[in-house]
Amino acid sequence: MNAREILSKFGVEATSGDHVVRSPIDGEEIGRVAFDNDASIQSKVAASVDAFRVWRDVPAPRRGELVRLFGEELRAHKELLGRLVTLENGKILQEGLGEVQEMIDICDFAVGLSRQLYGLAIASERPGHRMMEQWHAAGPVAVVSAFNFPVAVWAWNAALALVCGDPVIWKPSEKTPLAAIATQALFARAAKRFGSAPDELSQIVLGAREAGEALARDGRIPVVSATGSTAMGRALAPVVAARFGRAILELGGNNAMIVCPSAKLDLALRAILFAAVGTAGQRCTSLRRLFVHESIYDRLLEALKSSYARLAIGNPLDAGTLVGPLIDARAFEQMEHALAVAKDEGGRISGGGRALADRFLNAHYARPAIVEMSAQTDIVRRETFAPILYVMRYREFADALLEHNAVPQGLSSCIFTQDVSEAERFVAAAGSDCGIANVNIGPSGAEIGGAFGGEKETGGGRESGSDSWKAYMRRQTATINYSDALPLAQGIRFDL
Ligand code: UN1
Repeated sequence: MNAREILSKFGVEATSGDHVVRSPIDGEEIGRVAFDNDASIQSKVAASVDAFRVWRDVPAPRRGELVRLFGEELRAHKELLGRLVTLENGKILQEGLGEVQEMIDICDFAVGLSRQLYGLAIASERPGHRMMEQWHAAGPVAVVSAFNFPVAVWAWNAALALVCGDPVIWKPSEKTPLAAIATQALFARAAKRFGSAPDELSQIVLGAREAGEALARDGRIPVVSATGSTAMGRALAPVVAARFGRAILELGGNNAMIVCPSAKLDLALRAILFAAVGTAGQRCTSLRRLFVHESIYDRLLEALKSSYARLAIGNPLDAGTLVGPLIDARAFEQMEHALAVAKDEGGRISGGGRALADRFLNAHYARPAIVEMSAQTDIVRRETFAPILYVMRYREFADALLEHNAVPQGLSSCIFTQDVSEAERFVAAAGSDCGIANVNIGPSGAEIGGAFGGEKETGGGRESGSDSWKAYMRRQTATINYSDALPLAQGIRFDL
């Protein structure tokens, strides 16, 4: 089934407008959309504010019911939406389906959460007083999402925002608007079954960078959650900060693995493959740096190279394909550029270069590359959104840890070891400086139950599980005096 047929199953179409959407699988046009202009963005934000006035008063468990219904729609349409993600983004079908599963999982999480938006009862220092901390809906939430997870990252934000009482305005990547349109259609079905959701509770704004900036500037939007490159975050965050809005940033990663002498190498190998070449290296959690102990370096590298040589690169819809195309020509050029720089900086490259150019003239399939480096040079410290794995050898664990943290990004990280002391050191305060630190698990493919995000240039935001929901609400400290006196805090006397 092609993109047009899938969209029509969802009761929508994307056939008119100036913006052409192409599949990275073969470069063919799969739809057209019209971008929003300033006036339409303004009126969508106004509608979101109206929706907020209604939605914040709906009891949270009832709001959860809407998210439950949305989760049902996703379950019923998982195959179709997963396929559309693959058609539009180029990730293999298994990962397209996995992405929809991630949406379903966060809906389930949010439904439970809708009955657990707990505040605190706090001991007051004054007699006859009670203090409490409670959480109220914040207001419209803008979600700016990236091409590489065209629907799941929106869902992490939207499912939480909706149970928290916030309407959502979604600016998807201009490379993947169709999956957003389809998702919105499913949401509309859920809203219809729910019966009493305010209009425009969830909206889409289509456009490029300017559309995201318009949302970032808008003082009616208290929370802007943005996922994408560090460059994008660097442009967007000051705009939100200038009006004292709250930005939840999930930006670049430069994720590493340390493989220790005691590691189970077969597990490490599988983890490396999934994390380094899965999604064609286009996850923010992709494995980009590998530190291997010198005693096992040759063995692991040989096994790795032989696995890379056997990777099935091809149409992501075909069963058996493990590596699909890069998103576009620019992504391929950036990969080639990084490899050229790495070579200049002393790297020994195996792999890389274009694959399947004869079969897919207008698409960009790349052979994943392994680059052996003798040091962590500039290019290694930069995030290139492509399947390039820089490999370095180490002797002392402490040095590996130091190098591990010596990059500007801080999203995900992992260690393979059977040595409890190495594992504990890695997750201790002086260990990995990343938001995610795994033991005997690769850096990608995080579950929704944990808080997702990272430090340094990754932006510091947390989305998805744990108590990330608090970022979508406003905190209120309320003190109630049920006595007949008016004692002042800090024992201050202020009598006439
Ligand atoms: C992203 O690449 O922006 O942990 C998100 C993972 C996925 C999400 C990645 N659950 O790899």
